[in-house]
Amino acid sequence: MTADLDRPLGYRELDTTTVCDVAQPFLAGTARSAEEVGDGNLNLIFRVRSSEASVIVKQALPYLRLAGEGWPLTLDRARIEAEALRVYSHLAPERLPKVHSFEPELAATVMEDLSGHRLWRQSLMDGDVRDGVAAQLGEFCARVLIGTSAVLMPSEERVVLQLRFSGRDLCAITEDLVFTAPFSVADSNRIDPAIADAAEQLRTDRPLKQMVAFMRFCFASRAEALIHGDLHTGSVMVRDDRDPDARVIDPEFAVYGPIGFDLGLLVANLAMSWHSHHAAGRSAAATAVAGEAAAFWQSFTVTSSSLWPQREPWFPRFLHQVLDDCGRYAGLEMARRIVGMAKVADVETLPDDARTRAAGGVLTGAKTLLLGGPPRDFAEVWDRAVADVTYN
Ligand code: SR1
Ligand code: MG
Repeated sequence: MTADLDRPLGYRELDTTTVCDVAQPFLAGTARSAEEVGDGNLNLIFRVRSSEASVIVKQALPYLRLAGEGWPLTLDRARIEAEALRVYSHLAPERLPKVHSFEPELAATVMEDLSGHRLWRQSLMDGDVRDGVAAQLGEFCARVLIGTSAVLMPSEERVVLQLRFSGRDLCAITEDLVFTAPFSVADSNRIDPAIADAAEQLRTDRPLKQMVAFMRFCFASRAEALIHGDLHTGSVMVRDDRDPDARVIDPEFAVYGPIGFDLGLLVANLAMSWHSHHAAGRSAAATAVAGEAAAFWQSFTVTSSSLWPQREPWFPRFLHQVLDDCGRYAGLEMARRIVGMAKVADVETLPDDARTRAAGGVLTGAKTLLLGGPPRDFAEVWDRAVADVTYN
């Protein structure tokens, strides 16, 4: 669906003045200032303050912010995000921002301002690899993914959710930017000349392209659970406290899809953090990131096992399949973040030499993950993600 077709009659782009009226009913005291704090690829994000409190207003734009008005984008993603937060809040309320209101006419959500938090990606980049974030996220993933799957959710509830989350407009972006463009000649790709040869290998390796096409088919057709759909380290906020109080944000790509997709994206982003630290000579930080990746998987499996009902005697088979998927989707996410349109700051902000080393390491990891046989355990997945890398 194009943005023009689903633009509500009263829709208007908010600014730092008009957003105050939207926030006011949810703010203690009089709204007195607003600033636009979004640096993402898609939306406007405002922080509105009174003298006593603050809230966030997130508004979807009818086009892709990263590309401009020439790339229209459905506003329905705002509804999808608000509804996904509501569904998830029944399963893991402590890991989400609180939603105060969804304003359908404006495609805007008013929500809790996590002002004491910062993006997990930023804290990882700063080398502040806090214990506990990954464990909280592993538990979150198990609760919301198994909780919305046929293992725990009754069919009559699940089919309703599948319909509510059937819009595939944002999936088309994912299918294009994750599964297609990085393995083709595409205008949206952004390839650093220093890694042009490795990028070309992605476009010419037949077994790799076959695997990528198969995983694209699986992504499009395996409606296992309500997945977040874009669960990278910039979709998580954390506090600099003993309890990092991880919160998952931005589920606008939510859809019924394969469980391993969310897990793979998170593991891929940790692997890219690992590569960036290693390439920059920060081996202690890299080791800590590897520990978080292992903790993520451990927490996911422990929580999954505790939730798994006795009437379903196939938990080992589930884990085996999800681990295999996780590794391959991680490979796809790693490849696209190096040669595709949307980059990760962990790698992009490195000095030239280190960036080239990290990018090469990420691409090697991506190929190894995509082409490996079924992994025995998570350690094998991680070893592939950081495969064959010799950083000086
Ligand atoms: C076109 S939007 C680019 C990327 O930003 C989002 O966060 C998703 O990862 C998407 O692929
Ligand atoms: Mg996002």
